[in-house]
Amino acid sequence: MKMTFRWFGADDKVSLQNIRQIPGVNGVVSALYDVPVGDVWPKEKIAKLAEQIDDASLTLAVVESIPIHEDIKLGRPTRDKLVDQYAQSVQHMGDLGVPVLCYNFMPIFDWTRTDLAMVNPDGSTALAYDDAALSRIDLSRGTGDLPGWATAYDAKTLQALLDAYKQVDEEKLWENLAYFLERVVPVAESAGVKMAIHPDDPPWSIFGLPRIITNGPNLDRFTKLVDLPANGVTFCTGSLGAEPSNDLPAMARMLGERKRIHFAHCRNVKWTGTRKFNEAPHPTRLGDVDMHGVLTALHETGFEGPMRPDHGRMIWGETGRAGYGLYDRALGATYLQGLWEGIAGA
Ligand SMILES: [Mn+2]
Repeated sequence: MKMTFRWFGADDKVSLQNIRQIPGVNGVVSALYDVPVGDVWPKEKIAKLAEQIDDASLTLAVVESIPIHEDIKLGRPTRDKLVDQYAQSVQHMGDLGVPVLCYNFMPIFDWTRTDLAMVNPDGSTALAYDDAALSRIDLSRGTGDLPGWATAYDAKTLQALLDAYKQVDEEKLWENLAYFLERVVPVAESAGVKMAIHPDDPPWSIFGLPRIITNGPNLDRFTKLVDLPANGVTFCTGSLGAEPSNDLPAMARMLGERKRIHFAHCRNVKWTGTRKFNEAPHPTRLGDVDMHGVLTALHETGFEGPMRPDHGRMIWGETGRAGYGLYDRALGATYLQGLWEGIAGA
């Protein structure tokens, strides 16, 4: 296991120097944030990002993420060019030796919460989700009322997309995902890039949109759509762990035995009702994710890939990007390394 940390580039309040000072962290998880969705990621730009990270004595370990254009997810005729361009970006990563790509296949929205700063009894804040609150959000005015998505879509663009997805049920989305993978995974395989799909967050349908990367059987089905080693998963304990019926250690073992976990996102959630949860500190006993069980399964199946602490709470008065402050994620990184050391030995 290699401990890594997400960095949002030069605008991130958390600097590479901050990251370098977290014990045991050598790898950085980052992306190009100024390339329009669907365009090829220029090799020079990826090289420049990697160089900037190298200069801080760290390594670009994972690209998270190259977003997938909605036309690909919708299966529109324009997808062929977009899929080719995606494959070209993956090839560029491989040319530069960047080994892992995290991406997702969620229609319109990826991660979704109803509160970005729920106040805990100790005064810290955390992201939270409540399905009942989500169902009260009126999308006819665009994404203005959806926390974290305020400026993402105006009303007209969003309505057009929501209408287009009325033709795409879960099976159609599977077909469109397979179409994408059949063309991109072989390129990744030969370029030396491991593709790691991120589970849907939360792992159920929202706003009537289909979501398929949600549970053990579906992850198993996913890996068999294109049965190549490069076609793997980001094992996100927080996303999958929001659904109480997901047995995370068993899922990690199933995918780990087949060498299809290419990246691990570790965070904890606390269930507070039906389809209702908040994010919790990383340790097992502080939430409903069996972090010890998951890391044991990863260790026993020989996991050697990158891991990062996923979202943290905001603590000690820190302000910044929701879920991505420095302090609680740094505590997570050290906790996870301690837990791993306890399981694997020093
Ligand atoms: Mn995650």
